[in-house]
Amino acid sequence: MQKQQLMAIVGALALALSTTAWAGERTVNLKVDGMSCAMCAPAARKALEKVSGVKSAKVEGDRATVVAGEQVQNADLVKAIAGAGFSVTGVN
Ligand SMILES: [Cu+2]
Repeated sequence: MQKQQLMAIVGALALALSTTAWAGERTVNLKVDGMSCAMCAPAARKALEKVSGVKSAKVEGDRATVVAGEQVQNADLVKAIAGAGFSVTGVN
């Protein structure tokens, strides 16, 4: 096999793997209650980011947007929010 062909196959494989990883992610939107000051949003975000499998978390106003692996359960996120002292009033 020529080196060029090998590189093409390696490239195609890498692309397939990264596409699979992307397909295994989902976005969860949480409505969070109890965030009363400017320090609450970063605290909630950090709590969400600590959950195993969470790729990123963003908190704006009373809304948290979490990108997580498919293995992450909504209950894990709700628990993390509760652990930070807030409560989740809606998930979608
Ligand atoms: Cu606060």
